[in-house]
Amino acid sequence: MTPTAPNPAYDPNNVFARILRGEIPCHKVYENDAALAFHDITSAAPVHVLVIPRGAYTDFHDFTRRATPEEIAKFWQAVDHVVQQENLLPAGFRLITNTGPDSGQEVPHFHVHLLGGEKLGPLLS
Ligand code: D5M
Repeated sequence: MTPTAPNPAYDPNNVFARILRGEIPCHKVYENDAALAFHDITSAAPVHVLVIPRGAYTDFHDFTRRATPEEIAKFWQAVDHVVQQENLLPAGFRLITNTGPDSGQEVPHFHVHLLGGEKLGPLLS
């Protein structure tokens, strides 16, 4: 599929862009033609998977505004696939997407953290 034209604000050398190009290895969990899911190196929970679109989107806002409906659908289908693959139902899981500097977003390529595999603590502590 053909992603939307790159955002001029997008840094093509961010770490997730480099993972998508195969320049940096990742521990892949799942992929489709619009998204890639892999283990987060920090492992904040027994299951800590990052799901990213293949397209060049800086954050949730950028993705939601500029991605095609097909990209958006396939991205969330990938998240759902990982939920099932990692057996995160019915116990439950948490999805987080940091957006912009106030959130502490470190990598400027849209991503969702999928956390589960144990009883998670309070979101804010
Ligand atoms: O979270 C960005 C997340 O990306 C953070 O939890 C570490 C993770 N990270 C950074 N580099 C890598 C590589 N190379 N592989 C896997 N995970 C990585 P944020 O929401 O931007 O604060």
